[in-house]
Amino acid sequence: MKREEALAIVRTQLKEQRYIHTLGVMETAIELAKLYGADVQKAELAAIFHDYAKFRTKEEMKRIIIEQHMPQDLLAYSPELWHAPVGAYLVQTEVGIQDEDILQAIRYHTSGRPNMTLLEKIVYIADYIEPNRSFPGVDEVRVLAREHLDRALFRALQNTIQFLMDKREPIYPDTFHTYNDIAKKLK
Ligand code: DGI
Ligand code: FE
Ligand code: FE
Ligand code: FE
Repeated sequence: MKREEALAIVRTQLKEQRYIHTLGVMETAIELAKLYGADVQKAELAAIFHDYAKFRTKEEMKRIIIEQHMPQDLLAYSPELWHAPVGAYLVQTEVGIQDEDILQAIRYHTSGRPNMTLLEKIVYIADYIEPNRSFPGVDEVRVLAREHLDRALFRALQNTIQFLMDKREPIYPDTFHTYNDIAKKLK
């Protein structure tokens, strides 16, 4: 699928600010894919569709998580986590993208997972550092992302977990599992 077609589809699903965020993730994912030797076209499509399900209702996402036998523990954690696996499902069934690498990058863009592929890491980091993002610590990850992808990923996870803990939010186990996985590999 060509970029223009993909963008036209995703645009119907998103509010203006989220579409602008998506364009930033796309540009950043392409840059990182070139830098680290990932498939640039897959990075582009995964980035374009990564937040496809962001504005679906909680009810719809919950129904899909149950009916499609996704990990049921998702339902015990923040609905913010749901748009990633539900997005992968809807991008496959509604948009017709069948490439598993792309679908996995969408599926794990919020929590991460142990043993992430290069493409998954690129989408995760691009989502975190795209130019429209501004929050404490993002500039450090922007620099790291161009030097050492795993260190950038580790810092992003560290920040996310710390941010959630400061808000007394429950942390989804996969988020911790991803953190632990990278922590061990960086030792
Ligand atoms: O969809 P985006 O806003 O572009 O970014 P995202 O998909 O990476 O994350 C969406 C939200 O998910 C973000 O506000 C933080 C939250 N989140 C990520 N990991 C966890 C989490 N929330 C909880 N409760 N637990 C997690 O482990
Ligand atoms: Fe997201
Ligand atoms: Fe993210
Ligand atoms: Fe996003």
